[in-house]
Amino acid sequence: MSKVMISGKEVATHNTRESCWIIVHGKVYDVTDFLDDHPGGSRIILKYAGKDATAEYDPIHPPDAITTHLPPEKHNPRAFSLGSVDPGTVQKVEVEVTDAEKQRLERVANRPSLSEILNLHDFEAIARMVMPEKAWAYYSSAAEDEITNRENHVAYHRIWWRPRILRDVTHVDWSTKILGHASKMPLYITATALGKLGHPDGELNLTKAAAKHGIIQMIPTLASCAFDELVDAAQPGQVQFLQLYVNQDREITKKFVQHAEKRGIKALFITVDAPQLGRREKDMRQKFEAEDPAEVTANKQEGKVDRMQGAARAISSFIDPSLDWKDIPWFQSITKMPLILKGVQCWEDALQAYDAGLAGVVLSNHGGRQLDFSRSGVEVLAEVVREVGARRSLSFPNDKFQLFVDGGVRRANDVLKAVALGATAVGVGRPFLYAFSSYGFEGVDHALNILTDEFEMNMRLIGARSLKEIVPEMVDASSLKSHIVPVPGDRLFDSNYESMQHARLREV
Ligand code: 173
Repeated sequence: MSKVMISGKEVATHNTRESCWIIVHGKVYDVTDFLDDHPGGSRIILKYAGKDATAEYDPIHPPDAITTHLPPEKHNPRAFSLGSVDPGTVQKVEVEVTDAEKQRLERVANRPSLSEILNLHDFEAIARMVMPEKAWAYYSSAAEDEITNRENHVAYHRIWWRPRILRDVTHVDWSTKILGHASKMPLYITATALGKLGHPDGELNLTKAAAKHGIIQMIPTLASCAFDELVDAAQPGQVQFLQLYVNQDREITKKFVQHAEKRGIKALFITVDAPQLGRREKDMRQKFEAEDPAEVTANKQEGKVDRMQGAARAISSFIDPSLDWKDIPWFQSITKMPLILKGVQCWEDALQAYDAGLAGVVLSNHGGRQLDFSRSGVEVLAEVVREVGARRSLSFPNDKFQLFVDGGVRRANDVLKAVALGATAVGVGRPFLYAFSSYGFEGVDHALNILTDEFEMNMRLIGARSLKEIVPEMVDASSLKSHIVPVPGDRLFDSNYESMQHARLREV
């Protein structure tokens, strides 16, 4: 069937709600019957009715979304491919460049040079100015009042160093092993979805930077790039992990996991904190502007997908909310990869994971994007080390059951605090998204150079020549658990303090 050649002219005649064809990656799809089921709404498809929708489709959909990620009842043939389009005959879609877009492009042209980017915060400040609004809203948004999102970073402010002096720190080495695999830093690139929203090369930017710096990338289930493309782009010997969203159709998950193992993926991180996606209002507000509110309300009343919920919810309907501890043996039966639960938030669940024979847990609240008022990973870390350690006579880090933390990390200083408390490594997500969204691969490369400098300096200043020397006694985490409401600030003193500045756009 896919041998059939269809002219762009013919496709163009199917440009109505009654007969709607679109082109995605050179293939023609009849999506007429699918319009009202599209999780992102029919309006956006109808905008491309009869036309090539690839540019709009690409960043938001994993490459196989049409065939794989829709729930089974929405699979083919309701959105089936009619054949290939004759490329020469397709008319370019005219995209109107709005004034706002022109201004954004001007800001892109005026980005500061990378040498002016001094820390990971700088990337965030620039990304906010130069990214398309929709993409910024999706990456930056977090659940409800975004309290946990901010707490993730602030929690590190409640841990203070007790450095040691007069140790020969001429040579310092912060390399480590993560699940038995060498890593130049106690840090990995954690999974974040939809990389092409920020940059046309999407997650490939991360694969390349991870190779250059000898660190590990966790490939997301919902990458914009195809899974195989990211594996193919890896250098020989480069280690990659995989983050897994479990599909309601377990056969799809089984195939994906076994394919990943065959392709050499070294560990499987099963996300356990997202039976439903959190309410991310920055993303939702953005969506509101893209949709017709009347249509949204009508659909809601008819019980159809609530399109007000933003890009993430729209593409997450395949995730299985019935996932349960009793599924763990099934995962163990389909793969030999080490299994790690990503999104554990209390010691009781960490203990259960250990007892179930898993290789570790990521103490994470999904970058504050799921349950608001869940505690920071680093706070949970201290609790897990103490309670699981006491009950199973374990000390951390160890090779058998490894603890990871993510969320809120902006400096190597933060990473080393988590290491002191017993983490094997720390996941960093958004900062790398912001780095490639504003500067592509070079941005991620520069971010990792900054972290390298920070690791070296901080190792020397705390008096540790290797990660083994960073022991719990090196930090005072006695306030970590107290979620204090601060006393009113000393405004006069504060107002005399001149704020530090982010890197800025060049003068226009
Ligand atoms: O945090 C997320 O946005 C996320 O994990 C996700 C989940 C489903 C679809 C898209 C993103």
